[in-house]
Amino acid sequence: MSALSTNQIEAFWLPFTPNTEFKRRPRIVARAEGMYYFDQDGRRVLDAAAGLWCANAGHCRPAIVKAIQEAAATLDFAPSFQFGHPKAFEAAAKIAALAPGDLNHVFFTNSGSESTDTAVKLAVAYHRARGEGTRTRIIGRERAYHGVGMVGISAGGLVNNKKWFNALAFPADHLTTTYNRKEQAFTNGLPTWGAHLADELEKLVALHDASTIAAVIVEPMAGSTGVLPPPEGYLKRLREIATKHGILLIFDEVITGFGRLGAAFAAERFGVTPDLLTFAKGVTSGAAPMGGVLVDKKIYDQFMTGPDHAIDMFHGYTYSGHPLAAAAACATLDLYRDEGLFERAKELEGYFGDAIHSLKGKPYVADIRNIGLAAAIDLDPIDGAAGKRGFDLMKTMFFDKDVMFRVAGDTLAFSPPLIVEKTHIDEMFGKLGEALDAL
Ligand code: PXG
Repeated sequence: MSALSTNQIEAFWLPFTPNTEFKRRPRIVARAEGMYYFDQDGRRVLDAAAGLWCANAGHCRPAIVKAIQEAAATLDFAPSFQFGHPKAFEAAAKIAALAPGDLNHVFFTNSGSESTDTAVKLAVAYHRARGEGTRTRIIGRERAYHGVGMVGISAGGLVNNKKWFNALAFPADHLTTTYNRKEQAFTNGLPTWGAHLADELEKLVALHDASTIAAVIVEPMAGSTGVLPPPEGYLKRLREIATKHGILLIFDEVITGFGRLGAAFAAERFGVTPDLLTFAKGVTSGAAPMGGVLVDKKIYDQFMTGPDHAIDMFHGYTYSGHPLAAAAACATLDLYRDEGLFERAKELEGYFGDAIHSLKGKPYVADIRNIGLAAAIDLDPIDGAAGKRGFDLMKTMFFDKDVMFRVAGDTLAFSPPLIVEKTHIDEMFGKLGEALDAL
């Protein structure tokens, strides 16, 4: 494969990347198959991140490739405003069938960020339609990531994402993070400490009054910030308090959806059903951009009151339910079912968790956390250069050890495709152990 020219490298401003450094020695992947990426010279790199937490079925799976190819040749585009096409309805029905409770309806978007916008808009509109138009505030949580739209960064809790953008543009307040190293360090699975932190919702209700709060949004397991599994009982308590005050509960399952935690959704794993559930990434195994919001029947029904000629919801995207993405979703969901990949994730959870916890005691390892096929390691930062140790290790692992994973500051995150074998798990953590020993 021909090398990229300097001009080409310069032209693309990569998101969430230090571009100047990247362009000195770009990390380019040109092909992918199963558990692996391949660079332009054909060097094979083990994907321990499922791309960006999305390629849950593994890469370039033939059934998904074929579905996209056929869709591209059959129906390149169809509007979803006032018209429809079969695959979008099929995909919606398959997704709804995986969801618990009365989460029966799907509003399609193209990304996780758009899904956050959509869920919050639906929540605010629902209250207004019921005559509670003062409920506009959203409650998020420290360290949360809900994408990069203004609603997402307002509800989100990552300072670097917020501080540049007048982040309180959308009225929001925040629960405390559930993470406390002193109480939880090196927990394998759910921390037993921290359920009481859900009671902070009561405090925020006392501060703002329930009549001003539309919804509380949380990642059932905080992903981007570095895999923070919820304390035992936390989500149940949040559900109870939200219900008590007429506040809608939104689960952001962009990362936890489609098998990452060993169930279709975290809602199922934890036995807690939200009113709205956002998804993206794994719905197509990353093979086409698609996201969406699963909507509870009572919310959907609220808007289905006619008259016949009047639009029920003034929201949507040109590419909502795009034919290529919908075809990819249908093929992906069939693959998850046929190969039992959600169950596979559950079965491998113990092995994966034990493997990463075996790195306890390695140089600079300050904490290790895991649930399902998601895990993270916090490294002690270098004095005065927070993030550098993690960043350098990511590069060493990619260039010298042929393993790709994600870093967030000095936190390393692992979320392999659900087709991962034990030998891959041994390889990723074996090589990481060597790299840590060499620090
Ligand atoms: N919600 C959650 C919980 C996410 O993790 C989004 C919303 C936004 O999705 P889009 O499709 O708009 O990017 C996300 C995205 C990482 C990483 O390395 C995580 C995400 C995206 C890119 C990198 O942790 N999550």
